[in-house]
Amino acid sequence: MPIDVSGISEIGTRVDQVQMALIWLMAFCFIACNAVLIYFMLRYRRKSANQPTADLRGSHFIETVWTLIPTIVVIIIFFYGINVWSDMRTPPEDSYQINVKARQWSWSFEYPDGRVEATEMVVPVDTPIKLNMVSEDVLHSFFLPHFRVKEDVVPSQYTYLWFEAKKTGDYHIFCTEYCGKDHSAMLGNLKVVDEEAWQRWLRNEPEPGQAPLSPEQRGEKLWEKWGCKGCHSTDGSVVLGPSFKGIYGKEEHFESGESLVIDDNYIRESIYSPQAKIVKGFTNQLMPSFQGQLKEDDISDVIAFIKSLQ
Ligand code: HEC
Ligand SMILES: [Cu+2]
Repeated sequence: MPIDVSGISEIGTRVDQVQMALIWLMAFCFIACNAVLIYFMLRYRRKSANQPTADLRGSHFIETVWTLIPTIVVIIIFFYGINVWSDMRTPPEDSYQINVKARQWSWSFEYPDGRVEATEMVVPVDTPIKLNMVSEDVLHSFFLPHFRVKEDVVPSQYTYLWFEAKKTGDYHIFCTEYCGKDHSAMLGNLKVVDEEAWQRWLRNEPEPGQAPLSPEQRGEKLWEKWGCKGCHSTDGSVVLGPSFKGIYGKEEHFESGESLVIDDNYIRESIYSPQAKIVKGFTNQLMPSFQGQLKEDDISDVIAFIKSLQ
């Protein structure tokens, strides 16, 4: 039995119904065919050594019946399935639109007001959401297992997906097309919130009863959210890039032979144009540019975070 996701989305519930209907139909056919098979084996088995083989001729009537009935059943399955599928592929006119970008190995979400989020997609409950999706590199696939919907995310071509959540909560986002080394880590979270929390989120307000975050704390969240964490540690160990521990105010040496003291401007440049200065010893690891993804406000939060790691 698939996990019970009824009540989370209407389409998801209907997809499960189609699937269960097919499974029961197959179970019925399997049992019915085997029952007849076993019955015939016993009923018509050879009873003595010189018993002649039965002389059976074709029956047009029986052949017509066993051709027609399955044909009708298969046509019913077709219309039942395509009915659900076409609703699944037809986003309602008034859907709320979010642009989804896939890259090795993370998701980002651009909202109509220009706000860009990574990893976590927040959406309001009871609202159809349409995702306009494209990949920056290889083939990915956006999958909401609880909603039973998925769609490939392809470079240089837009694809779409829509869903409507009927229940608030947190749901998985998976990449479900093998896309390279860290494919299995290409996870996201879909957070479905009620109208009040949605309005608060849109205005960027903290949850009631929670103090607003300090720039350092926001910087730390960004470091996790944008995957900096995967390449930059905070404890001095080198992962794929230099650790952030104690770098602020330290002298940095570059492949070009130049050097400078790490300050706000250098950090900003490293995030927007990582190729401008390559840290000595890191020629074969590429850092992607976060131009257009991290905003100026975010950059100053990241700087505050790096400064705090002395
Ligand atoms: C795929 C791995 C990777 C990711 C993800 C990544 N970086 Fe980097 N980063 C590097 C590498 C490698 C270098 C060193 C080479 C260079 O200078 O471009 C570097 C250099 C830097 C430097 C200069 C560090 C120094 O000691 O001089 C800063 C600052 C930086 N990254 C910030 C970030 C931030 C902020 C993020 C997340 C928004 C991030 N990086 C995401 C790999 C990564
Ligand atoms: Cu992927």
